[in-house]
Amino acid sequence: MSPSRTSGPDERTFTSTCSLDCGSRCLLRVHTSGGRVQRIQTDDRPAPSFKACSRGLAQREVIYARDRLTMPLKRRGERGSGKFEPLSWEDALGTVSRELRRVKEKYGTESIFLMDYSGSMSPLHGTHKAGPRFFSLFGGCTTWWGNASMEAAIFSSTATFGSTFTRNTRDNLLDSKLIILWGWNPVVTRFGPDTVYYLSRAKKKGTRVFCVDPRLSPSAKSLAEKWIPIKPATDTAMLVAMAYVMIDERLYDRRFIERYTAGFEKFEDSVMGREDGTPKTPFWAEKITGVPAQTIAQLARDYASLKPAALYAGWAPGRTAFGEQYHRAASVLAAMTGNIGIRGGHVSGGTDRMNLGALRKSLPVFPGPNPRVHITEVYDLLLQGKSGGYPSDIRLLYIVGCNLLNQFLNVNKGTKALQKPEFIVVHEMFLTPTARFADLILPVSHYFEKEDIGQPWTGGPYLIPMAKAVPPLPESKSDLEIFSEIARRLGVEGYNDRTDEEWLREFVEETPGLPEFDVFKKKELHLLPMGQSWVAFREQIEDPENHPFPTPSRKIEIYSQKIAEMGNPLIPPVPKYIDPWEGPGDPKAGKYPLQMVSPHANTRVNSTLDNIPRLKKLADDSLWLNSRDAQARGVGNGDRIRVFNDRGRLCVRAKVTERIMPGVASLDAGAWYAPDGEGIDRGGCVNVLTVDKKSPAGALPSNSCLVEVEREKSD
Ligand SMILES: Nc1nc2c(c(=O)[nH]1)N[C@H]1C(S)=C(S)[C@@H](COP(=O)(O)OP(=O)(O)OC[C@H]3O[C@@H](n4cnc5c(=O)[nH]c(N)nc54)[C@H](O)[C@@H]3O)O[C@H]1N2
Ligand SMILES: Nc1nc2c(c(=O)[nH]1)N[C@H]1C(S)=C(S)[C@@H](COP(=O)(O)OP(=O)(O)OC[C@H]3O[C@@H](n4cnc5c(=O)[nH]c(N)nc54)[C@H](O)[C@@H]3O)O[C@H]1N2
Ligand SMILES: [Mo]
Repeated sequence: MSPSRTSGPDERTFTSTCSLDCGSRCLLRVHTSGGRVQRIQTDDRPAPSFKACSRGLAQREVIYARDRLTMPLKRRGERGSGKFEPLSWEDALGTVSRELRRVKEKYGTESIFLMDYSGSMSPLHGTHKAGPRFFSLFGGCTTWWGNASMEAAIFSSTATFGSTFTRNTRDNLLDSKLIILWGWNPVVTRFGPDTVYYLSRAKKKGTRVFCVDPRLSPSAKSLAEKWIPIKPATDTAMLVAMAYVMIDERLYDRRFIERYTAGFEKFEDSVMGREDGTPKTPFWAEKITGVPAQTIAQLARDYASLKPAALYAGWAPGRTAFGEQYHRAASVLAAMTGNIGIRGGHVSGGTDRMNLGALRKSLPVFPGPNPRVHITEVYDLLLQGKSGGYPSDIRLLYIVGCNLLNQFLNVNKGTKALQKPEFIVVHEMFLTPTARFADLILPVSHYFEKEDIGQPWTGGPYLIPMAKAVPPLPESKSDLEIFSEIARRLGVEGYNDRTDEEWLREFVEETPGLPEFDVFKKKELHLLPMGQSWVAFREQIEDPENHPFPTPSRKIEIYSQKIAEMGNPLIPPVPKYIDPWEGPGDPKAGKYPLQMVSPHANTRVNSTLDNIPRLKKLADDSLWLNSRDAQARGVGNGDRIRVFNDRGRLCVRAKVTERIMPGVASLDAGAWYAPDGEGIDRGGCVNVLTVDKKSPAGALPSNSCLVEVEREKSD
């Protein structure tokens, strides 16, 4: 039955925002009557505002989706077959508790693997809170490490600046004379509701904007005066060659380098070729990157002379083999141009986060000495366990808020790995490709069905109270509630002795500058006291004697002694270009000549929302292919094609376009894996093609992937 849209006399309006893993946090006004969501509106003030996109506004369709899981399910058929039967919560929680106890007693807690990820990002109901808190009190588990989004950036900014909080507020863009969107597409991949507003205003003012991206992305198209196409995973070579030009033409800010940085000479030796006899000239970089030497030199000159300038080094080029080097190199260029700690500059290569201070107060997770396995190695861990050198043999896999089969690399290894554990539990809202492999699925509530606080993950100094607008659909529960009930059954003490409201009251009361909780709840939005305009590292630059950088040398570390001590030649102490696997120089490129990237989709949050028809209609799930590459393969626009390599095959339509450079293909990440009888994925899940190998310092190299394309015979 479709829910009625007519508003009754009991119409009420609640404030909320999405708690999904999106870079924006926007304002949602949820109108309810009769205990149901009737419609959703958003901020109607002129920009810069907190206006939501179509994904936020589609949440009514999510909460009442026909395929929403509303009761616990137990597996009936083969794992992966998607055959389940309902059971009562009582039986479901009893089974999970029994399995946890059995595995703990028989094999030890290290044989339980907790895979919690990005389903919800809020401070109370965040999916990376409830599970870790439970397992730390239960006695431990094995779990993961490695941030899928930006491990390369975290590694780089920790080593270089001693901090991951490197972001300026976006209003700074109005002071920039030059903006470089490097592998960054904020028109689509949202990073705060005000970002595109400030970028467009900067452009209108006449700020020069360049975009370095293998695709003419919507951001490049609407904002940039020049699109500079580059081969994926080769960005470090271009950045290093820009440094060469700045050194060679004496364009860099010597005073800044001397005063605030450590180890520049070692970088200079490497760039000028004093170490290996190869000067890293624009001509050297042209061969690697496909970017004309002249373009590289000119961008270096512009960046060095137009000050202040903001090099926005996005995370996507960091999600490549040796992606860490890209963020480190971008940081060095920001220092060489003196664009750190000043208005209108930007700390390129940072994590683009702001320090939210006490706001990070959230459901406490107790630290435990849990063994950790990198997110690219989860399948090997499941398949090989101790015999493969991993810390344990996994018997029980516990998944909370993660569509790992779809979103982690190498799906076809994943489907085998998910056959291994004795028991798999999944907390989900939908029967995702991962949930299909569960033995037991516990249905979770939507964020309109529980109270919480919305906080932007990149910073943006504001908070949005999230009201419980409607009661949870029978019979869903929050992750916190589920674990509370399991804890009670297992006699695990101290897990949750408060109501949601009591927790939230405590978070708000312990955050300086916020009003009392009851007042907090009544406002739509709270700007934080740290101010509306923020420049990262301003104190370190204006008053270095009293505010050193929190690094061992107390300076910006162009050379990192800490990295040197790691002793890994693939993680050099000064940033260097290293030929990536699955890149243009990989011998496999003979057989699989196209480099494939997988951007985030306009209509999804990772894989979330792919099952919502209203959004699916708007999705671009085609493979972008340059007309030259298409022609060479006899592929026309809209043709059904097979995209394949040694790891897998998928079938999608081709979008033949000049908006992608030759030699590169692009398919949005997040479409749900749907294999046919022959194992060919008809859903278009890009990760059937990616390789599950971690970059040396921990980046998830989803954008390092070689493929070949052919027309489907039947078309
Ligand atoms: N609409 C929407 N917004 C989102 C998300 C979403 O799923 N949907 N997800 C959120 C999350 S979890 C994250 S981590 C962020 C991700 O944010 P990003 O990592 O910034 O986003 P992507 O879309 O992966 O890539 C951005 C651009 O980089 C380009 N690119 C890919 N590889 C390379 C390369 O090697 N070199 C260069 N120069 N460019 C490259 C792509 O063509 C694309 O245009 O977005 C967040 N925002
Ligand atoms: N090829 C390729 N792969 C990528 C990327 C890429 O760019 N290219 N990007 C990577 C990045 S940056 C990220 S962040 C990861 C994301 O990977 P995942 O964390 O797996 O993200 P989602 O696919 O959105 O899955 C989240 C799941 O949580 C569920 N969920 C929503 N709310 C709740 C809740 O309150 N409780 C519970 N228990 N579940 C909930 C949703 O229904 C959804 O199925 O993907 C990575 N994978
Ligand atoms: Mo992410």
